[in-house]
Amino acid sequence: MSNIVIIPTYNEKENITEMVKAISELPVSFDLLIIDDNSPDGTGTIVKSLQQYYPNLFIIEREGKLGLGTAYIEGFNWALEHKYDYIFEMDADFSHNPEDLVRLYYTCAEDGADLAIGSRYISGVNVVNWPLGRVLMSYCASIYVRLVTGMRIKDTTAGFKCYRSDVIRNIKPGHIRAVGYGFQIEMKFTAWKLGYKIVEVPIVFTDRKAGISKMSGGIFNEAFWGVLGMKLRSLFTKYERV
Ligand SMILES: Nc1nc2c(ncn2[C@@H]2O[C@H](COP(=O)(O)OP(=O)(O)OP(=O)(O)O)[C@@H](O)[C@H]2O)c(=O)[nH]1
Ligand SMILES: [Mg+2]
Repeated sequence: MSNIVIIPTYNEKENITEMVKAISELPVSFDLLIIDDNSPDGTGTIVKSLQQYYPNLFIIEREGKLGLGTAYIEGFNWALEHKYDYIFEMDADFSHNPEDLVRLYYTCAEDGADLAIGSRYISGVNVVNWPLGRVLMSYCASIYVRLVTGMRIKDTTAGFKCYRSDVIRNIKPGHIRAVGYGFQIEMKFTAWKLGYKIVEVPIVFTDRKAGISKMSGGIFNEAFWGVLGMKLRSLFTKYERV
């Protein structure tokens, strides 16, 4: 079985070396693909210099900040071309504990999930060090998405996941329209519409330890209207696996 963790990066020089090391030391083997958007802080250069020590470390460098959604789409296409069995999404900033990759893996590989989600909201609210306003916004967004879509997923905006590669292939990443947080929602929504087995695994999410937050306004509007648009479009879409 082969695993690939995809991490999009933008200005993560404080985190990336430690993250590469942490993933390489896990008891399950994971290849790692970094999608760097020409980070001004030199994250891409650091990754390239690490490649001589970590043969399973790969990088796709893009010209500029093109957003998380398109970064994942490039990563997914690369992972499918390279025939990985399990494809993971994770952040570089240690909000996601790399050790949880192993639990996500077993949830798919042994417990039969098609998509395992590292969930903050499965048993209460497991978010550490986020300001209350941000926790509330994220939590309410999850409720809103559940109401509009009917999906029974507690953490709909989560970005820590393991997909069986077949799920990604059938989602057809190029068809996902949303970027930013909406991207994470639309990926889950499409997997759910396709009838895949989705399992949430409780995780503790910690605010980034180092580096600068990329959270900005505009996200609210995208998520609010984007989810309604996504639901509407789904009424005219036929979801089929091949
Ligand atoms: N390639 C690429 N990566 C990005 C982009 N925006 C964010 N990222 C990366 O995507 C991951 C998640 O972004 P974060 O900035 O941590 O988003 P967040 O967790 O909502 O907010 P903060 O942690 O407060 O910044 C991190 O690894 C970022 O470096 C982008 O435009 N391009
Ligand atoms: Mg973060």
